Amino acid sequence: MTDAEIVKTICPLQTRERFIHSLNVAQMAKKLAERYGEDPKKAYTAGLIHDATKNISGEEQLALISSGGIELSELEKNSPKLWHAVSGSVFAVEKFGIADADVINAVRYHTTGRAGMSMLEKIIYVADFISAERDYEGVEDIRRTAFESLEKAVYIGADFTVKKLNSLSLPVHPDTQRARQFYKIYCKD
Ligand code: DGI
Ligand code: FE
Ligand code: FE
Repeated sequence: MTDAEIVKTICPLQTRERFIHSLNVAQMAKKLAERYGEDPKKAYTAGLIHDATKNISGEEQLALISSGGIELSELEKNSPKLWHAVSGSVFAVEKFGIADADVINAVRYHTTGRAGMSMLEKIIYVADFISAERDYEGVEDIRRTAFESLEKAVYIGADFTVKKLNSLSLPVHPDTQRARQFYKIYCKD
């Protein structure tokens, strides 16, 4: 599918806010790709599709996940917020015909992150945190950091997520923990 066809497909599947977020993440991912020598077109597409299944029902998401041959861990089964990254990666293949493994992984790991991410995976992970409509306190600083050290921005994102989940007494996914640990060395100062 072309980006224009993808936009037409995701629009009716998403809330207005989510659709705007998707366009903004795509735009931010393109800028980060230009900064870090990744393919801007590929980054834009990955950004567009990263939350494609965020607003579809849990049942439909679980059906997609099993049709992709993916088995969820107990923690994942008990964390519905994690489903859209996995179901989205299957949707990318089935609906949009995405064949690039890096794009598929960028969608699959955009919520938890993981240790040793590819450039595209880091770009989508960070773009999701700093897209234009994000307005949490400190977002300007993280935006600036993202263009200085993408890895440092990944650490800040993972650390923020771990702290937030702890405060809510929600389980932290092992990939989220490993991402935080892996990228910590980029955040010494
Ligand atoms: O889809 P977005 O809202 O743009 O952002 P996202 O895909 O990063 O999803 C964020 C949600 O996912 C947020 O409610 C926290 C949750 N989340 C992220 N990492 C983990 C997690 N939930 C659990 N239980 N464990 C995690 O490691
Ligand atoms: Fe998401
Ligand atoms: Fe998102």
